[in-house]
Amino acid sequence: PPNHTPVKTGYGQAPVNIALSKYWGKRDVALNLPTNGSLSISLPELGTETRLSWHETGPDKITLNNEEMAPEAPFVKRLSRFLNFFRPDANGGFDVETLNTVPTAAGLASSASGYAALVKALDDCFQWQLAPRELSLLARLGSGSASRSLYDGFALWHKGERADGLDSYAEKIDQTWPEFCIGLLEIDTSTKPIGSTQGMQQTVNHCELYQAWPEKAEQDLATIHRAILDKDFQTLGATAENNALAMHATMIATWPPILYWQPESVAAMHRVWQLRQEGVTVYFTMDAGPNLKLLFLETETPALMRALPEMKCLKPFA
Ligand code: 2P0
Repeated sequence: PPNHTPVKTGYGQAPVNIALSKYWGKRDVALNLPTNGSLSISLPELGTETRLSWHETGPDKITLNNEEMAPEAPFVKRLSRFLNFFRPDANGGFDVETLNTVPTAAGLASSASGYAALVKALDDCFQWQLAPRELSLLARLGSGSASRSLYDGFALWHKGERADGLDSYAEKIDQTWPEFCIGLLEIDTSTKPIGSTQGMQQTVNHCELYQAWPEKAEQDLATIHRAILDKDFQTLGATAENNALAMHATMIATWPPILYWQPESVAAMHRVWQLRQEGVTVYFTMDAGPNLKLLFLETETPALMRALPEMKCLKPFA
């Protein structure tokens, strides 16, 4: 970034995103460079709002949902390490006030909206006026999936080829699909047993099936991209569901195993398959947690609300 002097209190907000074709595995851990591209849909109703300012003396002060975090908290350490990229000098610190409308670390990636909102707040604070793809690149350094949270609607994160990561950022996919719905089936929102960063590393290093993943992931990404442009919902849904299950297969085949599912997650999968048998066009995807995210078009909402009254229905293009 060009300017090293903070100008004002910065503000940024960003949505959560759900990957339809997943990011799982890094080719460079320090730079968050992925082994494969990924493609997501943002949920503007859920996300993060961040205010940021610089003080001349003293350490960073991080407030999450109106509660000041202890300096030794892993969340704070990770954030401060990221902020090291941007400090004007070593004596001062940033004040960061963050409000999440997503349960933190519960499988709806709050790190994605969190680092995207933070980068927007930095851009505002330093008045860099960076382009979206540059902001996406910076957000990626905080958390890979954050690269996709710079945009509303569909986003595609290019894995890039370069060792320095300058070609690894997300871009918006130019398509609106007002009928597109996401249903949240919350199984368990407590903190997950193993974080994504560590889970990915474990899978990359200790799973023999993993070598098949990057190529499949790139194929699924291309199929889903095409299906979005064609508004071919069935191809999109089937490919996204299969992609999520394949990602989880690599986790399960890791040693020691990584299994984010609860018995209720599996029961919900069977319920979705049963509904499909009954003629309801609905698919699911799952991330590094036990919860299901359902994919369907608006015409199926009444049938789904009857079958799954606990489902929270979100409209990405509302
Ligand atoms: C995704 N996930 O594409 C995949 C699917 C979870 C499962 O991106 O280490 O928080 O910060 O780059 O982005 C969650 O991992 O990991 C994630 P880091 P991140 O949405």
